[in-house]
Amino acid sequence: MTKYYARDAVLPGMANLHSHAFQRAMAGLTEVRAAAQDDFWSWRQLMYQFMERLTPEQSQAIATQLYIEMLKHGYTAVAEFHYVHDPAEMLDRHVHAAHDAGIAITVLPALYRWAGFGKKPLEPRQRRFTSSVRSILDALARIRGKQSADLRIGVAPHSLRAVDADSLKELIRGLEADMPIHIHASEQTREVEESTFALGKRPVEWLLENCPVDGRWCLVHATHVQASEVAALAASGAVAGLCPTTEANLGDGIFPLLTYRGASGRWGIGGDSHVSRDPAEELRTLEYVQRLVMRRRNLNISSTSAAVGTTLWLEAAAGGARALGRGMGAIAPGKRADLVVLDGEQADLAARSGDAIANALIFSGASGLVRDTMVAGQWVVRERHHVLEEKAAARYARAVGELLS
Ligand code: NGQ
Ligand code: ZN
Repeated sequence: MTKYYARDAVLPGMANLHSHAFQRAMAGLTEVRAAAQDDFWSWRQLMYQFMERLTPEQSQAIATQLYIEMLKHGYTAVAEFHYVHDPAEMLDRHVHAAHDAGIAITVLPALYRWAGFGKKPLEPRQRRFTSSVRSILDALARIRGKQSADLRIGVAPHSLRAVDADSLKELIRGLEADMPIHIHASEQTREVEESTFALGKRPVEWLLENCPVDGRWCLVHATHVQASEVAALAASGAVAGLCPTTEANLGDGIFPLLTYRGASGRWGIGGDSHVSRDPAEELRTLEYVQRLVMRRRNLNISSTSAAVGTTLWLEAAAGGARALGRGMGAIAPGKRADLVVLDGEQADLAARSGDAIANALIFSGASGLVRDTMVAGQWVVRERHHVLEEKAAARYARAVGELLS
């Protein structure tokens, strides 16, 4: 039985809007200088190498471990941006992992056709990503029957690097209304340059002018955007999918969050490569990067709250819910009961109430404040424990041992 303390505080469950689950097993392994100038692109080669021998069993073991870790830190739903299609059962393995862990999942099979702008053929290491509009729509049809409160489907044209304009448009035409559409955009300056050369437009600019970008869309990263793109993206109703710890880890650049929020832009957070599984750490990183750039404090506040932690948590939860196509992201009538209970007995919460609670979670550094997590009215973490965690950790250790042997 869960014990209840009078001082415990409750926050709405957080959506993790961008996950490549298998990358969890690489966290910490790529922090060694391997090229004269390590960057996103050299990291990507290591990621491809890591993925080369990945089996369905290992994928499931890694995803199960990851999803349990997410639940223990306050994520209650995840969008899995899935592009390792060979073998085809990889997708189902993520659905099973989410089901076993008890996290709600929006699966986004990714269309991946080319190695770069101008229909550059896939490299040998990218062969497992091979997909077509047909194969993606077939994959959706196959798992559609399995849809339930905890499984939603959407689609992920990987990026304008990996998907040509005609295929992108054909894919969108094949979708049902309301289905989430996620795409990587403008993460790297090289990508912006290549897009400008190949398409005559920057990636976000091109998407806004050529696709029906609206509230169904999540533009992941959207890091390198000019003022006109910031305004148009905010006005479109799309969600900017920010992945603060991964973007910092990969040296991507800095998204102009303050201008974008000033234009009422929607946003949410993603764990992406999972160098962090903690939404508080994502939000802390997001605010701190802005402080370092601006040399000011307490930047992200709203008209309803002058508290940064509260503002960030509530906006990210609402934006993430939108990106996942789910009625979660707030504690309110009609919303799904996704709740995160913080442990009022912890020193970090001593004598805290109101806004000081989310501020303590995000800015006083402790990661052990989440005690219980509820997804859709079911407790999945109680007293910091998930019923599967020992088994999942053992399977995870075995999978990683095989992968690194
Ligand atoms: C991904 N991750 O799909 O895993 C990508 C790397 C790419 C990030 N962009 C591959 N952070 O973008 O080509
Ligand atoms: Zn990604």
